[in-house]
Amino acid sequence: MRSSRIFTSIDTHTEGMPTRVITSGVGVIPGLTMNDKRLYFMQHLDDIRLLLMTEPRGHAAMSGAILQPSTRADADWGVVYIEVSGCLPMCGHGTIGVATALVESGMVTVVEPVTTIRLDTPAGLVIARVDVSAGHADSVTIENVPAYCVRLDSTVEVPGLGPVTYSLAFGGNFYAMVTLDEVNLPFDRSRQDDILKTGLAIMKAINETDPPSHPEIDGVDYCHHVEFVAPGSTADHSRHAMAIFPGWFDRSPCGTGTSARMAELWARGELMLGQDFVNESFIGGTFTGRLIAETTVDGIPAVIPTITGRAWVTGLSSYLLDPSDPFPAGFQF
Ligand code: PYC
Repeated sequence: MRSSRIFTSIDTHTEGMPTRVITSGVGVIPGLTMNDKRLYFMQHLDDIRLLLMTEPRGHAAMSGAILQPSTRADADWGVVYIEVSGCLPMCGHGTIGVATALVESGMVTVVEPVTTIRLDTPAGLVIARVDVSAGHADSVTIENVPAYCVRLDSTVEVPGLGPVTYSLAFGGNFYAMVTLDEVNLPFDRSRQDDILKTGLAIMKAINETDPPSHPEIDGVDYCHHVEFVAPGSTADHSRHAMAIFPGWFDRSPCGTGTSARMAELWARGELMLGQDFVNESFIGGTFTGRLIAETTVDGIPAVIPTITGRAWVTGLSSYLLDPSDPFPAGFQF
């Protein structure tokens, strides 16, 4: 075998959504903070993301996380999130996958019944509490970065659709929340092409007319996620289809999307601190969210969400790059 690059990975899935946890091969990414590393990686090392996420090693909905030494004294590991669409500041399903991989591989000191792992993410410190029995990570609760609501019931003019009412919140990424009734579409996977097309048109319209911007995290100034809320959803149990740029659906219930939705429901006065919120994905998996504290982000009222979910290890892999490979940065089809 000839190879100019070798990456090792613990492959996992979180309620159906993959996280390829890269344990070696990237080296230490330059940067004083994890967000600096994310920005450096996007500018100088993006071919690694494309190689590991797109075809033929990945696929159109691939997601991963690169382990890094932490840049802060109060964290155990650092994480740079990668996926087909770029490098997220934070990823909930990815963090659940990372925590599961760290425990089951023994890359952290495992304590039963609960192992606490402090993660340095581009969006800030995230604490993962892993329920462990007989060395197995049974479930993970992550304490996320502050989530806040940016807009409630705003309107955007979407070419081909007309005015669309949406709310916008941050939960680690920005999410536009739109009811499926608003766009006359059913919660039905046979209509996924129409739902995706509509989601991409809505995010494009928001980004062209009134893009959001995080006041404290550099380079987070776009909306790449539309959470289509299914009819019958409540502040106790919600179902959704999560459309993501450039054109795929989250298979998991989306940890940062669940956080954003809880911030929206809290801003409406419909979700209280300490109340469980079950969020169901397009394929039927669930995360349970809870708001545990109030805070502020640059003076904006905000909340601290927790998300509980499960991940499973699916493989231990090595990914190689033969110097004669005609697609050294993969391809998207
Ligand atoms: O779980 O936060 C999440 C997520 C973001 C994009 C895909 N999953």
